[in-house]
Amino acid sequence: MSVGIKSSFVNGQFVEVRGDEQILENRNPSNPSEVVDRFARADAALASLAVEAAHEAAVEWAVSNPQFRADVLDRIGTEILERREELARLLAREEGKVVREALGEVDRAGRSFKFYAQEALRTAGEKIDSVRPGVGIDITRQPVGVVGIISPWNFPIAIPAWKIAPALCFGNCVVFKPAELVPSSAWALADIISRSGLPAGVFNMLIGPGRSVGDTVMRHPLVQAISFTGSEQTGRQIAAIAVERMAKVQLEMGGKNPLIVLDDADIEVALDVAIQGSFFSTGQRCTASSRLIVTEGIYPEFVARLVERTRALKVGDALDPKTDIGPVVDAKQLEVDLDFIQSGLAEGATLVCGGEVIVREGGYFLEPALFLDVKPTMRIYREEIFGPVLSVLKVRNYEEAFAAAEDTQFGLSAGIVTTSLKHAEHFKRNSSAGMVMVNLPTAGVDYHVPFGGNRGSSYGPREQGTYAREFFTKVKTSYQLS
Ligand code: UN1
Repeated sequence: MSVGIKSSFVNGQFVEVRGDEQILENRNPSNPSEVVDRFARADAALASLAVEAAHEAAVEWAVSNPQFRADVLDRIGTEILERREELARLLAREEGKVVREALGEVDRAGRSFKFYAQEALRTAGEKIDSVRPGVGIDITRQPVGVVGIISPWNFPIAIPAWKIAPALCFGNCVVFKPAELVPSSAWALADIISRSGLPAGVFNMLIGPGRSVGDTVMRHPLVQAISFTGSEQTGRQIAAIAVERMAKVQLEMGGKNPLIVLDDADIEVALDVAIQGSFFSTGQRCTASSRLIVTEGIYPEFVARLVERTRALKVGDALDPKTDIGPVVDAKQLEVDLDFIQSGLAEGATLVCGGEVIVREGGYFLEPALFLDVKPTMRIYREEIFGPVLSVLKVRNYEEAFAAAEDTQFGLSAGIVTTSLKHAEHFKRNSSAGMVMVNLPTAGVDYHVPFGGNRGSSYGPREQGTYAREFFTKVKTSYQLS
């Protein structure tokens, strides 16, 4: 009965399947009749065991040899990169990202581990003279302890990697809970980690629901820090819980990222940047451009060609190499997207192309939707959709475009397409987003530099690169009389 059923990883082993657990079926959004994997769901009791195992392992792991940590992280990165084709196909099957993008994501995951393998050897502190004679001061970084990692469905391997790798690098133990929509990539990652030589308890993975398993991890007094990527609503709840019990917290949430196209833009660049940023990954990225702000001189030609390019996008099975845009992740997200499209129509925007469900194999295929005559008050322009739905706003000049770009509760990524140095510089300097892109899509970031935004998009220290140290370590100041 329990043959072929996968499970969580706790205290150095995959949990034995008893047979009475709830079963989670992971289905392919390109063809929902296909079951990718079956999982025995963890419950709150198992989540507590995982936290306790991590806590047990934490004291020794905190003082482990950095060369050992570097080697472990490097082995994990190497295996991910060696198996990139297979892992990318798995990712495409469970999440719907096309293989080309899935390969990019898998590479990013592997390289994150390799980056932090190197960082493990760079744990320098500072030495400073005291204002008191004969006293020396050391400022050092120490691991936080047990870190709870809660990751979303839209990057099934890269986001777990860029949280788990720095957590381990800086000497923390991990309790990782992936989104239930994408357990297979998480399981594959846990399997690779399980063979990397880590001591039991240092890394744990729980496949189970947020409301029991995630909740237990977040509230557990032995979990000292929580790193979360997901919706703004869940992020706010997590922040409240973390602050109440004074745990460290790092949140990456929504976006409503603007892309400005100015009259002086190279139109080919503008089209590529707009199409990639808005519709690739089916628009299911917190960094997606979902507001296109276009000045009036270029507007007629740009919009006409954007409509052509949007219509030409091939929506289909994520495994088909001819597909540009895979399915929406599940039926629920498709409902959300369609509801937004309805609201756009009801509020008077003009749907110039797309927005129709494509019926094929029961997959959740949605034609990328392009709205014109959008007003800044409309829901489609203000709220994060997380789907292939793009709103275009016409403005007179750069000043109006800049003001429109800033008019949002979010602040993750913001882009501009221009050949004007003056406007590019002004935008980089003055945009209140955490990441600014000039002549590049708002989505698709590097793995070795800080990632994060402001206002409703992010909370707490930045992720990725050397900046991840801020969240995954705590500072100690030691004084000594010599
Ligand atoms: C990217 O655009 O390359 O959930 C990364 C998200 C982000 C990651 C985006 N945390 O979409």
